[in-house]
Amino acid sequence: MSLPSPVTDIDRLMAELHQLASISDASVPPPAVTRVVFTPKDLEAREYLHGLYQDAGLEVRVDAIGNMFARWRGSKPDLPAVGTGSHTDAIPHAGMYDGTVGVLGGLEAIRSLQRAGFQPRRSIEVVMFTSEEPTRFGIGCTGSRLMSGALTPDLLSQLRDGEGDGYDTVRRVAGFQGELKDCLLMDEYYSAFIELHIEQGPMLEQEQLDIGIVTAIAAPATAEFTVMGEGGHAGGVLMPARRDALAAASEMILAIEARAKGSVSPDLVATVGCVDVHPGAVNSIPSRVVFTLDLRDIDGANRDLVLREIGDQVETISKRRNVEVEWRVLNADPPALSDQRVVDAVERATNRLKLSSRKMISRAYHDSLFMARVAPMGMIFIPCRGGVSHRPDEYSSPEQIKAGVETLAITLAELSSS
Ligand code: HGY
Ligand code: MN
Ligand code: MN
Repeated sequence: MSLPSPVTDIDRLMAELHQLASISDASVPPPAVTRVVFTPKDLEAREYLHGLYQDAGLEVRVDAIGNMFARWRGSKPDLPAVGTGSHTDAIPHAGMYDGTVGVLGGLEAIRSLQRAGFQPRRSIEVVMFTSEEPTRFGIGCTGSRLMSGALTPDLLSQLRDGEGDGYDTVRRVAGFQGELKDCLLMDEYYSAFIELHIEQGPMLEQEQLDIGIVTAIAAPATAEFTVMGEGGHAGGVLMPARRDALAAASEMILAIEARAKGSVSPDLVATVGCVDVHPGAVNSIPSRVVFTLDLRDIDGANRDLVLREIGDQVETISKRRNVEVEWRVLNADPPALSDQRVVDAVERATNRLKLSSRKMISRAYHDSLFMARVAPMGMIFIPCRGGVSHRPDEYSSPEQIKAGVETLAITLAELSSS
């Protein structure tokens, strides 16, 4: 099969990435980015993308929660399309490459094939998934979960943000109407789905490699713990009489860290990223603490075992400290495996471009974790400086981004020609 040589305009792509980064609620200028789902900046970013898609002559549709699909029609438009894409929402004070490289890079991959005069047999479609990040509603990937059936419309409608506003209300106020059930992709909607993303880890840079060919995506779980003690005056309550919710939660958090460090699986990671202390006054003993747990492993069974053990340890600590604890699992997803045909196509693309590469797992989750349920999935990683992500100093160079885009373009060309 003779595949085209992509004609990539990396300067244009970098300008678009910087323009997108400027659409942000971060308190400091780019490269820090904050862009939370269904906020005005998120909507402004979508408008910007929509314009770029139209300039490229793509057919755009938006579903009931804002997933945006931009399609380059193939010569056999009735065949299942080849999909690519990622997300443009960003957690508070994040970087400008997480997700956006897969959305704008997916668009540039299409444009690079258009410039090369390539005509796909299958349509090629770039997706901007709504809310890959868990920032607002507590779980991530609501767009790809709804598309793949991993989340039902009913369960999605039960999600609430920090203001107590329901997902369904918020999406309608943001201007997205239509039936949630229609977000579910019909069978065989895509013949393959490939996502380009920064690695969000140090391996490619340490091994001085150009491309990561993802073979599996780790299994994420999120839980929320509520510890109830007894408040009181910081001066008036002597130590033996205290039931301090924050001291108890602190012991629980250290126990979580110790359990993760002691895991037989080196891929198990545990993070307590949010702690809410009530009443949060300097001279008042904390009466209630709510904290979150992000627990992941490529081995789903080990993750679930550790989650159960953490629950037991938290209960033991609560009894010893005479506080109450309630906890609930928000999501506990299985890992996903990449499809061998897609992995092989990516590898052939790196060989053709004379790029160094390695097979690897993704420790971060992505929309591809759920797209794997409805299509043969693959991911292409590019290095990011120091492995840093979810921070303003997240960075991939234009050369690294170009290598990722061209690997994606050739992979899309091959998979859309069959
Ligand atoms: O948390 C993650 O793995 C992804 O970056 N949302
Ligand atoms: Mn992220
Ligand atoms: Mn991401």
